[in-house]
Amino acid sequence: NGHGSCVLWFTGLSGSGKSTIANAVSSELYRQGINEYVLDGDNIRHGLNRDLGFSDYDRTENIRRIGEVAKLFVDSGAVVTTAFISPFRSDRDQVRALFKKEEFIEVYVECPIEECERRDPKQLYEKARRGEIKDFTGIDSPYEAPERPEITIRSDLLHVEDAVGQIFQYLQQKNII
Ligand code: GGZ
Repeated sequence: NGHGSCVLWFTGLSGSGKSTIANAVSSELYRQGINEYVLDGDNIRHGLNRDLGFSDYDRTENIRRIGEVAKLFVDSGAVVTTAFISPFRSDRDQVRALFKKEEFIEVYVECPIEECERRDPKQLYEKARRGEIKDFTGIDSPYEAPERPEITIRSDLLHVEDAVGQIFQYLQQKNII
């Protein structure tokens, strides 16, 4: 198994493009024969964490469990990508502390909220503005941007392929792949 293991921890607003970019990275890793796995809402919030909602407490517990699961996969030798808003800096830092320095790669998917709201693929911002969803990140629940992410992706300026290229360049430069 000729590659390193790590977690690519994506963080960013709803609609910023985390899942799209994380899935594109995972496809390319798979194509290259790398042992990879994606953790996202589909396999975590609908399964392991189905008991959790979107209060501050539940988000913290969501991220804590995902961090522990990511650690299991990294220990097994995989390159793991995670795609969760993970809005709280202290929660992300606690996850970071589970890993060796070179194993935790924080990927900030930066996109102005105006653009996320313009995209609004699931009309969640619209519902949040109307008060039909409460505690919505960026509207009435905070998003704390990373201060020193390993990688920042300007998803409002880059095509998905270029974002993937930026991440692969980092992984190659660090001799992970
Ligand atoms: C934010 C919410 C909320 C609230 C439901 N706030 O764009 P999506 O739909 O597909 O991604 C969002 C997802 C966020 O779940 P995470 O597990 O990533 O959040 S956290 O890391 O904060 O625990 C959104 C949907 O769930 N969603 N209600 N109130 N996003």
